[in-house]
Amino acid sequence: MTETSKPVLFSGMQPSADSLQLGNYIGALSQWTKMQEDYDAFFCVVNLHAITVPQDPAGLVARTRRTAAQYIAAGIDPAKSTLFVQSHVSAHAELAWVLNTLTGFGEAGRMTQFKDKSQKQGTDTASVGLFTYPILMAADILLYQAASVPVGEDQRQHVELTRDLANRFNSRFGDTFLVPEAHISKGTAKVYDLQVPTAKMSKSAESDAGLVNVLDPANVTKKKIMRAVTDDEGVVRFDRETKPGVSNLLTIYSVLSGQSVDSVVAEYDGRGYGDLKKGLVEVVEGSLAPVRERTEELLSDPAELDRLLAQGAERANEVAGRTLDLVYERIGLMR
Ligand code: AQP
Repeated sequence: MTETSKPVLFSGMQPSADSLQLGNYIGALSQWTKMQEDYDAFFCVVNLHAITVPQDPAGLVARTRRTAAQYIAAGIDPAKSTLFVQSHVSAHAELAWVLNTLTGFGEAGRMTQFKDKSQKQGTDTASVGLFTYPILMAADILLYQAASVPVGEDQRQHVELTRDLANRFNSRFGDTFLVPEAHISKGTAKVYDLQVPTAKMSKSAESDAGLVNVLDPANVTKKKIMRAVTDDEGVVRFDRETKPGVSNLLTIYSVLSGQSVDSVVAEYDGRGYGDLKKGLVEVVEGSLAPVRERTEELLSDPAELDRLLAQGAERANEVAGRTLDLVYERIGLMR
């Protein structure tokens, strides 16, 4: 990869499960593949973030490769974009430490993802790493001088914190960081759990029943969609407040088929939820089957995958190293 004059984009996902879920695919990955054409894009498998909750070590290595393979299978082109693993670039942890020293305790305490995730685990057992997760995320983004950060709605607050930290650093120590913008695509911002359609779909959901995994076999996904929670009204229409289940199905259908929600509603007018679900099974399978097949191919050659990741890490280290040198110089840390 050579240096380009395009604006920089940074984004990442945690290798916290054997498969990405449909929300990751719709909310992030499919945006990434479109945006990589117009940006100098850095896509990271954020394994340092993943260890903020307990992970099995051997499983984590396998999941790191599986996550990278799914990026490529979904359309990330390692010849165009820099694809790498977070722990291969030590500048992430180093800048995170510096930013930790600039973040208020109360400021970090307002992050709602920590509140949600720590509640799931029990606040006493949640790690300090989980608490400072957004600060590591700020370091990820700022190291590459990213202009744009494509994420789902759930990450908006973390990008806001990143902006605050960039501005704070710049005003204290002189212009150093570009202040990034979150790129949150409206229609695709949030995919909800099929069983609890008021909760976001999540890789680490307590129950697997409402979770559509990118790598699940077609029959498993079909079963989950056919059992998705709806309502008693029996009318296919979009209303997030009173019909969260049906509205979620309509959103997924619309995004993956490229049709507007209105046109999907018109197509299923007068038909039951069963028909909508059957149609959705086809639409989902049409999108995920090629990703699944390509992922399996990539995973059958781990040496080649590792080679691509090493190549990405080399460029990421170059760019991140430059920013870190500047940061250290600005704050008076001897090199
Ligand atoms: N349900 C969702 N709808 C839309 N976008 C989503 N994202 C996650 N869930 C949804 C987006 O996917 C990207 C990667 O997220 P991550 O892996 O870093 O962590 P996460 O947001 O915490 O995702 P999960 O699946 O819920 O992971 P676990 O269970 O490990 O915490 C982000 O851009 C996110 O917005």
